[in-house]
Amino acid sequence: MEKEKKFYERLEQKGVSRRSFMKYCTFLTASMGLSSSYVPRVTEVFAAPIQRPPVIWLNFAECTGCTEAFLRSSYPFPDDLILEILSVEYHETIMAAAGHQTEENLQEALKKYSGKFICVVEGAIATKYDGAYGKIRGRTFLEIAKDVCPKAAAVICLGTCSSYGGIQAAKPNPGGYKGVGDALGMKTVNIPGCPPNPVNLVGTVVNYLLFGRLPKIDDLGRPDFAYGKSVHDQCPRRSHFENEEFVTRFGSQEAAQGYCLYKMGCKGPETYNNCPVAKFNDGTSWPVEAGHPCLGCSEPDFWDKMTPFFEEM
Ligand code: FSX
Ligand code: SF4
Ligand code: F3S
Repeated sequence: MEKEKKFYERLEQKGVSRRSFMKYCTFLTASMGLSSSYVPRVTEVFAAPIQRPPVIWLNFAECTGCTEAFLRSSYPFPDDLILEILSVEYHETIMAAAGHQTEENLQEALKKYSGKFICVVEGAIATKYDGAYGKIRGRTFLEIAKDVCPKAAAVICLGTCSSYGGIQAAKPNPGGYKGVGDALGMKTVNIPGCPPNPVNLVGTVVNYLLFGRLPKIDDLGRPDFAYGKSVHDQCPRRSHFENEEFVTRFGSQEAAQGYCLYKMGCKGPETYNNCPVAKFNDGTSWPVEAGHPCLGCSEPDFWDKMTPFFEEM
């Protein structure tokens, strides 16, 4: 009770009302594909966390957009997620330690939590020439990943780069960059997107905390709850040209169809992600709503397969 009281006080100090927090939990529960009867349990995960799973967060070759997107999620606040809901033991981008101290921290965390921690990985791994194309502190990404990932209870790849290689793996890919699963030959849960939606990471973690297991994934390692439907299937611009009222307003089905960005190169029909419903920046907008065609940023090899971006497939 005390924990919960303090939680709501903290929320209020940050200008978030209980009502908007409940709204967020209802939205998250629905995004996770759970019935509304789970809302109180999802609320509890945030307000009165019982267990705080240790997390080791690795950064390899990437633009850090994944961390940036995550740090901008307004609920859960990144500090809440990092300090209260999870126990982030190592995260190069946001940790205070520097130099040799960081390696010591990593090794200590590995010893202490071996077999028990969640490993979140951002960025792709160079595999050619023993991984020589990517190093941190003199160790290759490949070496670090081989040291850390097999000791984790679960590996969550955040972003298209760690999931499938991303831009680093685009042709001609001289460094032999690959996603973590491919580079290490192991199973990972993938949350692709360049950047991925923080809601999908939070949903995956909450699923783990609620049920003690990771969500159901497809053959590309993506949680079904977020990547089960194509962008096109959930796109409001599609319903516009299928919606009678809209067609009447535009004069003809053809005119209504002009509202769709397919001819501008939209890859929504080929892309599986929940952008139209989850949206970004607290549900403000998403590419197609902002008038930009979907680039297919969450699909494997999108830099090669979805280009030229602004031409019809
Ligand atoms: Fe990749 Fe993420 Fe794109 Fe950037 O960490 S998915 S380049 S948004 O930063 O890995
Ligand atoms: Fe499909 Fe893109 Fe058109 Fe939306 S804008 S209906 S996602 S092709
Ligand atoms: Fe990416 Fe397309 Fe969504 S470009 S952010 S998958 S709308």
